[in-house]
Amino acid sequence: MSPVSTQLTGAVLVITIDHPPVNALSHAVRAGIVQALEAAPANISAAVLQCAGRTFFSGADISEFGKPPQAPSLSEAIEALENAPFPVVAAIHGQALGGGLEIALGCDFRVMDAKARVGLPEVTLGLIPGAGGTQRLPRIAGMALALEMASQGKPISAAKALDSGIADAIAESDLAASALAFAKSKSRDDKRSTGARPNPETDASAVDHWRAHAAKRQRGQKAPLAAIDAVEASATLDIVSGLKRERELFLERMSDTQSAAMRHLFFAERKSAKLPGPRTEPLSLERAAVIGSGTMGVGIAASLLSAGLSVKLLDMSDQALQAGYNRIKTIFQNDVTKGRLSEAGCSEILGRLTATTQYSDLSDSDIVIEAVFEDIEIKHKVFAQLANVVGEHAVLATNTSYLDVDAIAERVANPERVLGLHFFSPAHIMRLLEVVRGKKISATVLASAMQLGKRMRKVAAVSGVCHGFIGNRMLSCYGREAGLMLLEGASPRQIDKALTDFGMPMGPFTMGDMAGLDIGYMNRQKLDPESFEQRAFLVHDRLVEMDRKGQKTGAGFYRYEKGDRTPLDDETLEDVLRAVRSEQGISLREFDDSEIVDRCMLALINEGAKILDEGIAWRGSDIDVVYANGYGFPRYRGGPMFYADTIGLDTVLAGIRANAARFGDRWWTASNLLIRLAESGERLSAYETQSGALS
Ligand code: T1G
Repeated sequence: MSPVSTQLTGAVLVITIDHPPVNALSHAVRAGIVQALEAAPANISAAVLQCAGRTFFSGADISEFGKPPQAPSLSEAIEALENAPFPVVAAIHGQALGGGLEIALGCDFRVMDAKARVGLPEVTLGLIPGAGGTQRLPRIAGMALALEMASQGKPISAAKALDSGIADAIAESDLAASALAFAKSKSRDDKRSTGARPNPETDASAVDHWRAHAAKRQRGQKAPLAAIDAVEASATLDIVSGLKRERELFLERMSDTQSAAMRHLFFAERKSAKLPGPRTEPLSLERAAVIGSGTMGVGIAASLLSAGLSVKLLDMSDQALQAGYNRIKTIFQNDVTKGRLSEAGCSEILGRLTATTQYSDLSDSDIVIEAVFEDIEIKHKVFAQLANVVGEHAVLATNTSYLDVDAIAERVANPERVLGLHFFSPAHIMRLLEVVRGKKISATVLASAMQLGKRMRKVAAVSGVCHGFIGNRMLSCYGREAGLMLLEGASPRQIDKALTDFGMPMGPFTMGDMAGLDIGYMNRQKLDPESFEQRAFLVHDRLVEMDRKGQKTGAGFYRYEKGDRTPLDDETLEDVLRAVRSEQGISLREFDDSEIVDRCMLALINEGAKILDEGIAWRGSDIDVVYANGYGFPRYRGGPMFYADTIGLDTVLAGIRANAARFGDRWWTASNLLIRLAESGERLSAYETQSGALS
């Protein structure tokens, strides 16, 4: 059955598309629109193009990319709108994104719901608008706004759309009625094809601004620069030539690995939110408690409040509690200052926050998340106290980054309700949430955690229990190789630069200085020395023992001027390197950047493959979701697993085996899964374990 229906209301033809869940512009939708226009009665004066469900068209159907194109294309559907002998009014609610905005621009007028937004997010998929957005938008809204929207990918509000001429009217209440009334006020004489409008004025300073911005903030990405090129061309080319130029640039992006990588992550982030197996009804979690009012507790509490839950913040220290409570208030007051939240909204949110030092106040909690000091004994005590006051079915979660969730659960009554919710700091901003499933967790509790993650607008991925779960376990291998190369002769600056040139937001040594070298130092003291490569951290440990903990002490691997976070080379580090290398009898050697990147990436990939083989991660794509959202792995490379597929698993395996020959196989034993997939030709990023069903 066609997703497109029509209804004649007076002399206005109302064309309605109903293609759940988000009215993606699939082939059936495009064909239905063209057929509706062709079959339009000869005497109509105007038409309305509207969508049922929660949103106007969310864009081209991304799932059709890479498949043989099916006519009519989106551009052909838009041409049919522009060539119709009557004006078409787009009625926009929800979000008109990408092709959704492009088809609206192919209409003659646009009426928007007051809460609706419009945008061109193609660059987030490594693409550029490919159905006229770079040519029609500047003709309506001007060069500067079109450059910003096409290169940054961020949607704008209905109010801004009205100001810029994208929207012709805003509907405060009934959009359908407003759009119909608007259409009834038009006649065939009001036909005004966007493509027929004059070229926009060029704006060289805006072009330069957005090019410089893209080079800095979207470093390594090709799509933003291509989008700028396409929009810039709209000032000088006629519409036909401009559309041709846009198409050339679009097809270049579509065929580039960067787009395949970013489209992989788009679907991976939606898949990671889903649990394998039959759907389980989640619990209703409305009343939350957070234990610990430090940085993590504050971020978690803010995230829960933003998701609409009531939150009780508990800390044993009155002073710490007050400080934490005030930091939460500041977070939301800042949102008001920045126009992201109304005063009333802020009051409503803070009205759901209470602070207490009494565990007994938590008795009505549906879920409690502890964010106390990373020490298992302290956590045991917290859970013991909680188990005495909350209901027997209250979900109990630990925010631990490393510790054994099973060990915590086994000491709690009803261990099926205990799990890990590993947030990343700052917890109200970082999107990643590792949901750590203990051996005894129930399907209901896991489903409840995943739903809560979605409600908090997190990107959630399930991890099994191991030291460091998915992300930190992989990070430790990456950090090991960086530490060993430092010992062997590379400088922190060279290693950091090689990895930032690869696309990481920050190198491991700059990151260590920022996080605090003492955190890793304390964690290593608790580890079995045989479980990690101690030599890789000799310099780190020496620096901490010299009270050089990083930015917070003004020096770590680098030196920092007071109040400035710029990492500066430091002679003292050179002395420490000389001393440790001499003690270890290391003969220095030169490194080139490609070896630095390869060693760190192969270690990351190999550990990820082991995590997948062990069933700690259910999907290769879940590992990519974790690493892109929690560790800054460049999205245009798709994540460590996708990147391995890009290199070729044969090449990855050869590199790991070469490292085993050079450095021994203690850390370079190739993952068995990697070996199997290299032989079978399957992709690591598409691999899914069968252990998804809860044991
Ligand atoms: N195509 C196909 N499927 C889509 C889709 C799309 N454009 N958008 C969403 N889905 C699926 C999604 O995979 C999920 O599926 C379900 O819809 C709900 O999505 C020519 C080339 C619209 C803001 O980039 O930003 O147009 O998991 O979980 O949180 O120039 O979806 O249920 O099976 O995200 O409410 C440009 C992408 C495309 C917008 C809704 N458009 N989508 O968010 O739901 S390229 C975009 C979104 C293009 C033209 C170019 C969001 C949303 P499943 P969801 P949500």
